[in-house]
Parts: sequence; C-alpha cells; structure tokens
Amino acid sequence: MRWFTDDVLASKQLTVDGYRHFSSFLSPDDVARACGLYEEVLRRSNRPMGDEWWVTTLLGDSDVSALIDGGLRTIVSPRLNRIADADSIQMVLLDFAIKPPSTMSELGPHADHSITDESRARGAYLWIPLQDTNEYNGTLYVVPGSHNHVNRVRSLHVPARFDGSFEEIRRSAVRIDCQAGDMVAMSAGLVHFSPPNQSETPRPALFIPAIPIDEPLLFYYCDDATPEGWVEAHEVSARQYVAAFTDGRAALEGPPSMLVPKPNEISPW
Ligand SMILES: O=C(O)CCC(=O)C(=O)O
Repeated sequence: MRWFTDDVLASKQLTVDGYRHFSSFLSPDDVARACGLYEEVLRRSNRPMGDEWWVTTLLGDSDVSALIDGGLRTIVSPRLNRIADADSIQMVLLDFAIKPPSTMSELGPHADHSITDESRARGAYLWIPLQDTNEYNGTLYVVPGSHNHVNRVRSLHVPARFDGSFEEIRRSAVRIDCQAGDMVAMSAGLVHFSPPNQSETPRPALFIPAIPIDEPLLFYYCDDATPEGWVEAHEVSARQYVAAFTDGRAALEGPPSMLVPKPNEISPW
C-alpha cells in the first residue's frame, strides 16, 4: 500500500528506509490541545510519574483510554488526512508515551510488535513528540532498513530477533531530533530506541499503531496451550488488542485465525 498519497518519496522512504520524518505534522495549536489532554489524563489517573518509560493504555482505565483516544483522534485525523488517504488507514489506538526524567527511562533497541500478517502488508507506528526532542531528553534513534532484517512475527511472547550486537546497532542508528508536533512514521519492524531523559521534565509523545484498512488487526500469542513451535494469530478489535496485553488468552475470543511458525534464533524469517 502507498501510505502517503501525494508524497511518493514519503511512501518510498517508509518502504525502503523504514521511516519518514514529517516536520510540523501538528500545528502549535494542536500541540497545545494535546498537551492539555495529557495534563488532564495525568490529573485523572493519579499515577505516579515513576522512573521508567510508560504508555497510558496500560493504565487499564477504560474511561481514561476512551478520553485519550477520542481527544487525540480529533487532533490527529485532520492532519493525517492532509498527507495520507485517511480512509485507507486505521489508527488502531492513540496513546501517550511518557519518558520520565530519570536515568532509568531508556528504551533499548527493539522492534515493535507485528500487528498484521507481514507477509502481506506491514503496519506502521506513528510517533509524535509534544516537546522539542534531542539527545538529552530522549529523542528517537532508528536503524535505517532494519525492518527488513527482523522476524515477521513479534509479540509479547515472541521477541524481535535482529542480527548484530546492541553496540553495532547503536553505531548504525540515526538520531532524529524533532520539533514539538513533528511526526516520525516507522514501518513495523524497524529497530529503534530512545535514550534516558536527562532533562528536568517528563517527555510526552503520541504513539499510534496503524494498519492498512483492508488488513485484519492481528494479536500474536502463545502459551502452554499453543502447539509447540507455533504462534497463534488472532484477529482482534482494537479493544481486544489492548485487553490482550494484560488479560492474555481471556481477551481472545475463539480459536486463532491461523498458526504461524515460531521464529527461531537461526532463521528469523
Ligand atoms: O517514546 C519513546 O521514547 C519511544 C517509543 C518507542 O520506542 C516505542 O513505543 O516502541
């Protein structure tokens, strides 16, 4: 699928490099509205900021999640419409990713979960910081092209496997400094990381998994009931997708839509 309608280069970059940096995706007014919502969510949830990176979906409060998803959708959808055929993209959920000011807030190199059948089409993850970001407050680093070297099935129970040591990965990474409201679109599978936030304040960003509208949303899962050497692919709604992170099989209704071989160390594909 061509993700970005009028911008052939952007779609090509997403396919070839695995990412694309869009400057000024949100306007300053959009950023102010998203920051207002972020402050309200912090007030309502009453969760301590903590030291480690966290996402608001995992607060497990469905009212707060609905407030975030609804509020952010009204801000992001019109902007996405300008650069993409929004009818062809499903934003699965809209969330805040928060990096507290702490030496423990690093996210090491990883590739996000697969949320589609990647032998057919990949999903994308959209990352939109609400502050200017740089190497000191935990900006994003990406490894160009790495999405082509990661196993296609990645989930809570099936880690991403990529060649090379973390140090090599860090050396081949590109740092993406952003202005508040920029968007980095990453192909699912792109290896990326963000260093600890060494500033004085938390660093919020929007975090949005997205898939082509004509692809089912998949939750890959395995436990003791899964046949040895296989991973279950369950077709899920966005609500089930979120619930499955905490509730596992209880959130997955019925049998999987398919079984896929579990990737192993030697042959990630
Ligand atoms: O928010 C960040 O610092 C990075 C987000 C990220 O890497 C992720 O959600 O996979």
